[in-house]
Amino acid sequence: MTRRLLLVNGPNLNLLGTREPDIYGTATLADVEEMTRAAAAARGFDIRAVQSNHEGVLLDAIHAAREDCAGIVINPGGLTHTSVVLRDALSGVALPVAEVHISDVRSREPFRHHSYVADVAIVHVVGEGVDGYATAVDRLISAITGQSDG
Ligand code: CA2
Repeated sequence: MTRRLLLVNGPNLNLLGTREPDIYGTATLADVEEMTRAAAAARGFDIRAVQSNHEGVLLDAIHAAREDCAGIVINPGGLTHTSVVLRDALSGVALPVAEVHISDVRSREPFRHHSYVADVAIVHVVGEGVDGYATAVDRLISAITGQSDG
């Protein structure tokens, strides 16, 4: 089995650590990718990370993951609430998916309460801040390997 996960961060998440620290914290995207890599490495997995503000780039990365990844950790950003095509890509590659949101979308505006991705994901981590990425990695790897968290 391939011991690699694809980490996908959607539109605007390149702005992490630069604005809205009250909602998203002060860690940068580079920090998030490093923390996610460390969590995966502790379980013997590596990470391919992609962030894009372009939906098609995200779709291409998800499709390519079929070749050499065992699962996908994704924070789709605002596409969570709008994108049938992103959902179709995740569903189409048939890899196990963990959906992560830094903020607690359930307690924010009503338009953030629905996720097109939720029912194609087997792991959901919401409102844990950027630490939620490590939680998602652990839970996803446990599901993939059949072993419990570290
Ligand atoms: O809480 C999350 O992780 C979100 O996926 C973040 C999205 C938002 O649309 C979702 O409803 C919840 C927004 C990402 C934008 O990130 C920024 C980070 C710093 C400054 C500005 C935007």
